Amino acid sequence: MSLETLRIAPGFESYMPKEYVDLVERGPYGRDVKVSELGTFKEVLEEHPMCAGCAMTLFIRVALIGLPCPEHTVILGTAGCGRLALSQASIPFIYGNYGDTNGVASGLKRGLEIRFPNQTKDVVVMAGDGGLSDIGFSCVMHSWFRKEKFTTVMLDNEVYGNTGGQESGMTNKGMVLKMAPFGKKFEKMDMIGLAKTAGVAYIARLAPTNPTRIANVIRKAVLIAREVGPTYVQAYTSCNIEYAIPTPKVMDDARAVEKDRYGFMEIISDEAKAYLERIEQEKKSKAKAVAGT
Ligand SMILES: Cc1ncc(C[n+]2csc(CCOP(=O)(O)OP(=O)(O)O)c2C)c(N)n1
Ligand code: SF4
Repeated sequence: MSLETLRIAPGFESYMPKEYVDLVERGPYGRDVKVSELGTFKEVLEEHPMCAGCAMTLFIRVALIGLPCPEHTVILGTAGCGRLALSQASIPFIYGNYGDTNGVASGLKRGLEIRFPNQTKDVVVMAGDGGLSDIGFSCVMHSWFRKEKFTTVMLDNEVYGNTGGQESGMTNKGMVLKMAPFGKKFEKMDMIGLAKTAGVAYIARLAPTNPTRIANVIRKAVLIAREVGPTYVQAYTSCNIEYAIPTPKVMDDARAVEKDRYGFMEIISDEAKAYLERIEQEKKSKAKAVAGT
């Protein structure tokens, strides 16, 4: 996609649905939008068929606001709850086979670089803990070791939510679930540690308690992946169905889990840090130049 493919052909404005006109005129394309501006612009995701009160949906909605260039982004998802919302967003979405996301994203990113040498295209994998830490594990690890330049976002609800409650590698030890009735026998996988071992350029762990932080983390992750190397964001996105969390308690649960095992954490390589500082500096100089004209 690009802004050109979104724009309405001259003369057709009055025939297009109001929703579409709104998206083109007041969407987040071609400019920076902030979480604090929510409600003043047309979001790329507004309706979805996920469960009411699902924290994963809240995370996805805010994460999409953090994308630095949504008109040049492709999202790669797979089977699991998250794709139900992601596939409704006004951002190209590719449904990778369950387990293949990071293999498909590797090929896609390389292909886009060849096809569009003068336009950066961001590739973001967003998939569940089962999709990334279990069946997709080898594709994830190899994409990191190969230093593929895209972002991997794990929507970690610590269960297979979409298929009714099986344990995943990211479920906590001892957890009893509908389809793990004896309790999980093994520890939660240390995907952050594995990302560190693989030399991932930016790693972040967070719970959905602070929307501005979510958007900032996604923005950094996508920018760093453009220039430096693979980035990984691991987000706690509770499943209120399989963990029986009443909807009004979803944020209480997020805060409790944040305290227990999901405290905000960032690991950033020196190269990535220098790159972020450089683009921040360039942005300031540009703003100064505009103010001076
Ligand atoms: C190759 C393959 N194996 C199994 C499935 C069945 N399947 C669909 S969703 C899912 C579990 C999803 O769990 P997770 O990735 O943790 O995402 P969540 O639904 O919890 O967000 C499974 C096993 C599938 N679609 N394809
Ligand atoms: S099953 Fe769980 S993760 Fe899936 S949409 Fe419902 S609450 Fe969200």
